[in-house]
Amino acid sequence: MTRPIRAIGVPMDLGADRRGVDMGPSAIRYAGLADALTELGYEYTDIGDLDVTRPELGDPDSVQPSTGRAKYLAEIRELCVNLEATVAETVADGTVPIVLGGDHSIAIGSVRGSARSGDIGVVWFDAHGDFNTPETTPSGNVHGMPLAAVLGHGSFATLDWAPASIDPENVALVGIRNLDDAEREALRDSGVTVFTMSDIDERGATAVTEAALSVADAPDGVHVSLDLDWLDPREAPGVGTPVRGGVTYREAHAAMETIDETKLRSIGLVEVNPILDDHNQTAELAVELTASALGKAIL
Ligand code: B3U
Ligand code: MN
Ligand code: MN
Repeated sequence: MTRPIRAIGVPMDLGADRRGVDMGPSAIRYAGLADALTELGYEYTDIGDLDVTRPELGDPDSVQPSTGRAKYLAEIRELCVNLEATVAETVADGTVPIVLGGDHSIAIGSVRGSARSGDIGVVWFDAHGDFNTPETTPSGNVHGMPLAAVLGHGSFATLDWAPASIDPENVALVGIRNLDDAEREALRDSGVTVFTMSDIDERGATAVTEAALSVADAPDGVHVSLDLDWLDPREAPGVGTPVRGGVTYREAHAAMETIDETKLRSIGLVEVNPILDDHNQTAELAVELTASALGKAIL
């Protein structure tokens, strides 16, 4: 029997400089997420959007960590605490949460919620490492930091809402092609397994994703964090920080099809920016890739 699915919208754009990813949840719904998953036979519900502070009403520096800089940390904390509880409840109900972002800072809440009552792995598909800390960030943007946050690096270690109970040995990054110098150093010593675009060139998307899933193989399943900038900007132009040289449409589908849906505990779709998109094609891709991850096959 397949588990039901629950969509949770998070219209957050405080973690990024470019506005517009707050419209991601609407764009992904409009692209047909409900129909695609219902057609696959899933019982699908949507709880609507969680409350997020508008950037015009927040103060980027109202609360800051003991060292370094992280813009809108108070507002991001408030959302992540709420999202964590919502994801944890959904998982406890035997339901698979699909978190619709929003910028990638929301993954702090998603991963903590998913890991609250289980021993899970994480596969993070991204052009970026998302491994900066308030101490190393060049931008102050929290969407460049969530993986370091859940692993308790830098001053995130002092924040009770950031580190998650996950083992870095069960975390894999896939498709990476843009790292800051300090981020690269920190990743080397972190225990996280990094599969770059060069690995995909050499081994292929299927083999790399299989390897990432085996790194993330844990008793209670895997959280998949899918940043749409993992794809090449030709396929996915509607993202906040496009980086050339990403995976193609076919590679992305091949990768998603290797996911065993019975082991998928939770999934996040992030960084869809409809303002920068071409006829909602990036949101449509997010829907198609989710269907592939959840068992859709050609034959
Ligand atoms: N590494 C840079 C840029 C960046 C990270 N994630 C995204 N952009 N989307 C930073 O600001 O930390
Ligand atoms: Mn990201
Ligand atoms: Mn990214």
